[in-house]
Amino acid sequence: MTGIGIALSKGRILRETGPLLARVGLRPKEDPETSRKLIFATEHPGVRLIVLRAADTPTYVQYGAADLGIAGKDVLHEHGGAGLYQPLDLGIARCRMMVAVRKGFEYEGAVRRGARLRIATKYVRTTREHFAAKGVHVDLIHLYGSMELAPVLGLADAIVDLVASGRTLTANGLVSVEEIMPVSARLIVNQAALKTKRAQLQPLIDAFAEAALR
Ligand code: PRT
Ligand code: MG
Repeated sequence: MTGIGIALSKGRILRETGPLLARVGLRPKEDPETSRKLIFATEHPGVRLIVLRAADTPTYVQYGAADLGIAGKDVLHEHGGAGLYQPLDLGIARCRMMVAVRKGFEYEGAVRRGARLRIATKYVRTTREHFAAKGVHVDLIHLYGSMELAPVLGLADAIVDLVASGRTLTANGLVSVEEIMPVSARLIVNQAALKTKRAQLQPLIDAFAEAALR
């Protein structure tokens, strides 16, 4: 396909990117939140939006199926970043990646005793690295969503998940006990495309930088 493709995900990223896209002159011609389409023309004739699962965004950009993308630091860290430039923190879709446990579970004590912890998460790579760096032995349980259930039902001692307001944890009787990293959405660029299509891509990257500052 000719032109420029920008990969982004429905939900939080798309909602919070809306105002940015408007400032950059890339408003979609239809509302991606309600349409069943996956590719959207924008008011810029050479640029289309590609709507994906959040965790797939870095992969599409890595292989050049999209030239640009907007992805959370959480999924970028999990992906590893191969083939990607990450020129810009857009400062949107902010949250924190946290370790959380059932209220009353003695996390610090368990870590000090050197207990082996069962951790449920969809962020397997990030979680493994975090606990390896602390020298804590963990058994990872890979889930695809609703991590909050795992400690409640005894599947795990702790979870690693994103926390924004904290309401989801509270509603499930959980508390956060450790921050792994702050998370926000980044602009990502296919490294090869930045060389072959620089004349088209650089002005867009500059426009995103300008719009993100406001
Ligand atoms: O559909 P899919 O499974 O792919 O993703 P999703 O529905 O979990 O999230 P989506 O697509 O709406 O957006 C995912 C991206 O948004 C993430 O990759 C983050 O970079 C960013 N983001 C920012 C968040 C949150 N904040 C967030 N709070 N993604 C998810 N959450 C979830 C969190 O997992 C938990 O279930 O919201 C809940 C906690 O929110 P609070 O406010 O109750 O603390
Ligand atoms: Mg979703």
